[in-house]
Amino acid sequence: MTSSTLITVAPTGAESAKADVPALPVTVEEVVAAARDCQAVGAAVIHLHVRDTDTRPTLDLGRVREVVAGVREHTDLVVQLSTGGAVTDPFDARLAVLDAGPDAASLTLGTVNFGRDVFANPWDLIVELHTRMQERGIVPEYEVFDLGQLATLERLLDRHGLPHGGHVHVDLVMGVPGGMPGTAQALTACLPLLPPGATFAATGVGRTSLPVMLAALSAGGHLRVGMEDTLTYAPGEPVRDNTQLVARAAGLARIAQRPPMSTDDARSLLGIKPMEAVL
Ligand code: KMH
Ligand code: ZN
Repeated sequence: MTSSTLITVAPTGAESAKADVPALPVTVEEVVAAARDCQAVGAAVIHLHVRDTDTRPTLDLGRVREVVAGVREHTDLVVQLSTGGAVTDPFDARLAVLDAGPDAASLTLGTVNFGRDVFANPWDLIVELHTRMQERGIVPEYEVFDLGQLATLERLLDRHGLPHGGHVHVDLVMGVPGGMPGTAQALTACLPLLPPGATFAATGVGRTSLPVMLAALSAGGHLRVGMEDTLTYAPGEPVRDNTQLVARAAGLARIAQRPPMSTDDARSLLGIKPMEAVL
């Protein structure tokens, strides 16, 4: 168990509309401001989905590069780009996100029902993402929506080797309608299937945010929070902003006596080069 807690903020996602959630950061300025404020209260990694000038999800490389540059200019956060995108995004555009040169990128380990949609992640796409990240020195965060995807991780590492940096970090994404439930029991069931030496974070979508966070902390795990996953702070109370969610996670991590990890320590844990080598 690490003595501190890696907190990732996922500020935007691809699912919520700005019109429905006015506090969602979608412009470059809003995302950068959210990143800066979330680092100030304990985030060390930012998981980024990008929106276009009409606030819709986009994988346009120019726009993605703009957001990456803005976050790097104003924060020390580890920049992790989503390669999951939106459920409608084609595989070639999801792969091309890596051309923006992030520190890290998400890599989902299997296809899963996603509400009424399907989030498609066939084996060949998984392998292509894994090997391209190895070649380019990008550190994957393996996203796991269901238990069987951990068997896919074992197969991937057996056949294609360790990721760049040599460390395996998994994010258990729980409570998606179609994936594993956001419960302490489901989280506990995943743990024996993690590769030796791997670290894990957990994310509970919607109302599973708090139970998953508490279960992850008690099991020695790390945390991902943010408006990608959670829009209600308490029953009937909309989330004010991403900072509110990161501050709550940081507070619980301190109570667990595993305070928020610094960005330098996060880079070292994940096998990412130090900030001065990035700029
Ligand atoms: N937007 C979801 C369909 C990721 O970022 O890698 C997929 C997702 C996973 O959010
Ligand atoms: Zn995402």
